[in-house]
Amino acid sequence: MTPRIDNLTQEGPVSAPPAGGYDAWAGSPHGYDLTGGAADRGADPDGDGFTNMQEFLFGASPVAGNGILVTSETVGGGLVLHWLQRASGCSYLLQESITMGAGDWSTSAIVPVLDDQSGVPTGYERYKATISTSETRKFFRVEGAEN
Ligand SMILES: [Ca+2]
Repeated sequence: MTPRIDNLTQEGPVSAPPAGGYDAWAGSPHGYDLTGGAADRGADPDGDGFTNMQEFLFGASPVAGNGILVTSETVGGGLVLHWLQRASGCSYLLQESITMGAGDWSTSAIVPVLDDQSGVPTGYERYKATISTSETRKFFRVEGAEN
């Protein structure tokens, strides 16, 4: 089976977002200095298609326009997904679906594990999940939420 990725990967460098909760991350003096509507959780001031909340949850920059939420690679007989998680204050689930239908996502039996932590920004941890390519066709996503 050839691994296929849908709706998972954005290419580009990861910046170094500040530590702290969402307000510290978005605001000043140690955050991205977003003000007014641009600081809203649902705003997308850099126009990259990811909301501020998505970029906060997955360690991307809300101002650089080149964020990465989840990356993937093939290793041996598996597909490995990598992503950054907030070290505290947020929760994440690896989900899978056969159809990608709105009501067809469930928590995956694959348990994400801590990945290599080199270069990980303060306040984040890198996780990975290895998916066997012998599986039947499935779609995967990582869902994050502020606690
Ligand atoms: Ca954005």
